[in-house]
Amino acid sequence: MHMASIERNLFGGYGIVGGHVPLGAGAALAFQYRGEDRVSLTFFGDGAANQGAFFEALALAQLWRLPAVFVCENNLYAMGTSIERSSFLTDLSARADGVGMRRWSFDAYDVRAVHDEVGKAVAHARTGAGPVLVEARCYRYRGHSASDPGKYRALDEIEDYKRTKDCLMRAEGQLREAGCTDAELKELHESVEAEVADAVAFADASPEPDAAVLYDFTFAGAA
Ligand SMILES: Cc1ncc(C[n+]2csc(CCOP(=O)(O)OP(=O)(O)O)c2C)c(N)n1
Ligand SMILES: [Mg+2]
Repeated sequence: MHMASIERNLFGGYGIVGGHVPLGAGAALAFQYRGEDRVSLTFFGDGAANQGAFFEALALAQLWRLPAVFVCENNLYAMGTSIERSSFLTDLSARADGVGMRRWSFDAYDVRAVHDEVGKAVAHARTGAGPVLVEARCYRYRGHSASDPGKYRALDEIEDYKRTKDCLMRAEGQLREAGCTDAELKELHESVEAEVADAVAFADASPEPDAAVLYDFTFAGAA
C-alpha cells in the first residue's frame, strides 16, 4: 500500500477500500482536460467492488469518456469474506453494465494474458472512446495482511491453485518453451531477488517525508 514512484507516475496505495477509484478517474480527467495522450490505471480488489465511491467514479468516468482503465483484481476474498458471501454477481466486470462501460474479464494466472488484456483496455481508452473495466481473475496464497492467518478457506484450495494455476510456474514453463535454459532461469531468479532486496533496503533507509510536502504532486513529464 505504501509503494509509490513519482518518476513512474505511480500514485501509491490508499487506505480506504474503493476510496481511490474516484482519484483514478480524477487523474484521467486531468489528462483529458490538458489534452495529454495519457491513460490512468486504477487497481482495486473484489472488496472495493461494492463500495459507493467505486460506482460513482464509474458513472462519471463513462459519462465523460475519461481515458481510464479500472482493473479489478478479483482474488475471491476480501480479507476473510469470500466473493460468494459478498456479491450476487461474481463476475465483477459486470459492474460496468449499469453505466454502459466497456468491460471484460480474463484469467490473470498467465502474465502474457495480463499484458495483452490490459494493453487492449489501455488502447481502447486512449482512443477517446471511453474507459474500460477489466476483471483480472486471480488468487492470493496468503492472508490479506500479516494479521490475517487465512483460516477461512481450506488448505486444499490454496494447494490446488499453487499446483495448477501459479502464474510464476506458468511463466517459467513459457520461458522454457521459448528456449530459456536452466542457467538463464537461475540468473533471472537471482536478479529479481536482488532487485527486490535493493528496493527493501532503499525503503528501509529512506527518511519519512516532511509533512510540508504531503500534498505536492505533479505527474512526471506533465506540462
Ligand atoms: C472503507 C473501508 N472499509 C473497510 C476497510 C478494512 N479493510 C481493509 S482491506 C479490506 C478488504 C479488501 O478486500 P480486497 O480489496 O479484495 O483485498 P484483499 O483482501 O484481496 O487483499 C477491508 C475490509 C478499509 N480499509 N476501508
Ligand atoms: Mg480480494
